[in-house]
Amino acid sequence: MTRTRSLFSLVTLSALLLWGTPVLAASHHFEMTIDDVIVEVAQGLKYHTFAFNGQVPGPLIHVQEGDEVEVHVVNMTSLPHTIHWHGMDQKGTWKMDGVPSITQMAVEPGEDFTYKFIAEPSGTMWYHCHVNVNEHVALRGMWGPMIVDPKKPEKIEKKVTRDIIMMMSTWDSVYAMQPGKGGMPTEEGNMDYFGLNARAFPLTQPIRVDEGDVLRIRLIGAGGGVHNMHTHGHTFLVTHKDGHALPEPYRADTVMVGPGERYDLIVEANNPGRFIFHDHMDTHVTNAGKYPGGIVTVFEYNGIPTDDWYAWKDVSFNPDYFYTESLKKPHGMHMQPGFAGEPAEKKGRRRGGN
Ligand SMILES: [Cu+2]
Repeated sequence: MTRTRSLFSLVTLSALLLWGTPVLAASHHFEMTIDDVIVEVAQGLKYHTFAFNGQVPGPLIHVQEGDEVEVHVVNMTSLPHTIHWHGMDQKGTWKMDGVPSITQMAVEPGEDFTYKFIAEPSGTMWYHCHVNVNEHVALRGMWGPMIVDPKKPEKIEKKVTRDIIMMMSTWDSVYAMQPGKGGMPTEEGNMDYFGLNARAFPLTQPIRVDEGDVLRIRLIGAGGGVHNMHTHGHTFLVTHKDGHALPEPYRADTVMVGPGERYDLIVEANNPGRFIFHDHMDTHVTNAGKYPGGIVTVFEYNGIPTDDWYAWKDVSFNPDYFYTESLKKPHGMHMQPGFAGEPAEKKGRRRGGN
């Protein structure tokens, strides 16, 4: 008997060692609203956004491959919306794909909808509205990150010490305060501001690292523009494309991210100093034609003394600007208060009584 039991334990132990700790699928329920919110996306540029839970970019959804995800969304704005779960297979759940007039009717103002699907495949995914994408996605900040952890991570993923999410997008100052307008091809030339997690330098934030850190940078092309992301002083390994592990990761210092695309980069922090990390589309590092601005951040090594001429010497540091702190939390939906805006004044709302 004892012998049988110990044999059983040995088998169980070997199975655990071979396959890793068995992971049971979890069920998540998340509550989302879509709100009219004013966000200062660049110095002096206030923008009327349609914000998921009042923030742009939207809250982090972080789950495990195979988990059941249920999202109840309430549309508090005055225009219709949906949520598309970009990258999700939706096997057997095509009506959860969030495309108006294809998989569902758009969610009208004041109405709600519940999405329910299995989180697969794993990787760097994202969610966004699919109504009038030329305006709602390209201009109104209707997007957020969805990270699905794999059941079996790649070797290199286990070495990561800091996780970073970067969503790149464009803004058109002409339509900043005109919700319901903008983003048509004929107006393309008006894209005059560029955002890294929805803000333009210097309202972006540095990435503070220690020598020896291994960064995983998840790039997401969230708006309508193409972004050529370039690291100074460091090369990186491109390990995943659209969430999927590449059979042969490759080394580079510049990677082009088109609309909808995701690339995961591994950067080894092995060169102490201050190094810019920026969009190499030259116009994307300007604010309304003035350099520097737009899609700019800096690898700031801890321990490097600052200089009084350093652009960010007085920056008020937000350690969760790239979702790094949120990604350390247990699976779930996590808010980033630093991305919240001010509620927009409701127009044409009926006063009480009649
Ligand atoms: Cu929308």
